[in-house]
Amino acid sequence: MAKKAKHLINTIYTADPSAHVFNDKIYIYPSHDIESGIPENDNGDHFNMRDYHVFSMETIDGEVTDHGVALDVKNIPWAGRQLWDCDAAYKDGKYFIYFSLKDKNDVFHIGIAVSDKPEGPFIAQDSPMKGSYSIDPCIFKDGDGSHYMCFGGLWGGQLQRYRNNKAIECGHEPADHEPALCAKVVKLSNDMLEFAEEPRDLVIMYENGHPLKAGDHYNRFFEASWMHKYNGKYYFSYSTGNTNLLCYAIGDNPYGPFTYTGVILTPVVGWTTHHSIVDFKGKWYLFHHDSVPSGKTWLRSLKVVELEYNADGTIKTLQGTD
Ligand code: FUB
Repeated sequence: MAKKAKHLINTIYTADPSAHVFNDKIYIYPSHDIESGIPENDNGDHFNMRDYHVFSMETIDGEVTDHGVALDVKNIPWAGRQLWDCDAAYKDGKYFIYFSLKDKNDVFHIGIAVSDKPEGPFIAQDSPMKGSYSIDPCIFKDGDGSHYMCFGGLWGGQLQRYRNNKAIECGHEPADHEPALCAKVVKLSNDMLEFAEEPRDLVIMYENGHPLKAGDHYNRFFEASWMHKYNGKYYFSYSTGNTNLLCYAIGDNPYGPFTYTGVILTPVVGWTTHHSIVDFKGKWYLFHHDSVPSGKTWLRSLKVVELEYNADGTIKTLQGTD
């Protein structure tokens, strides 16, 4: 595959792609962007998505199959509005979708839906995951079979409304010179349906060992967590949000701490950037999105491009406009 990213789907708008290899195929679990007519604001109200479609590919250059609606907001008992980013996992014959959704009080939580097939349809649990908050869950399976979730997102994703996993009275970000708010990382229970422990801060440090600062908008975590393992090291990647970079940090275990290492993707066209990284038939791929086909920030389209590592384990930076 050429090192130029290509758009994958032109029938519907799709964003926030979580890609996984199940049964030797790539399955993609994206958000399904729609024209809701809600004016654009910093809270992201215009991202008013209502369902998920699952897609699959047998080869990276091959046909993309749309398996249709896998989960609809009308079938989620606790739903308020806005189905944002989701991810998927497999364990013991079951497939799980973990999704971001506001409840009836307009508070984001993380929900789960279950199927016996990777493409669904998925049946939602009656309530969100106990103790969950904010958005953008990603599921990482470690070599020993344990599953971890990373999550969190600032501004419209509501992470600034919490400290130590508790809601605070008035949501705010730390001052610029203070440590940045962190993504969260938590081990999942054996049945995949609960947190097995209290979520922990996923700390990202500068090379000097100090935590990233809240005012460092070109490096600090904003949203769109992803974790993968390469040559025995753990890579945590994320979006810097308002500065539109996809960055990564490297650690020795899923809890970190992680050391900020560099940029995976320079800004794409659009306000958001979001991704997943997957190893398929011996090559690594970056799935992401941009707003080029629609020209609208809330109507995004999936892309894929090959990802390359340098000999020292660093990732070669890709251009978001390629
Ligand atoms: O798609 C809605 C939100 O936009 C996602 O949850 C964020 O990561 C951003 O991509």
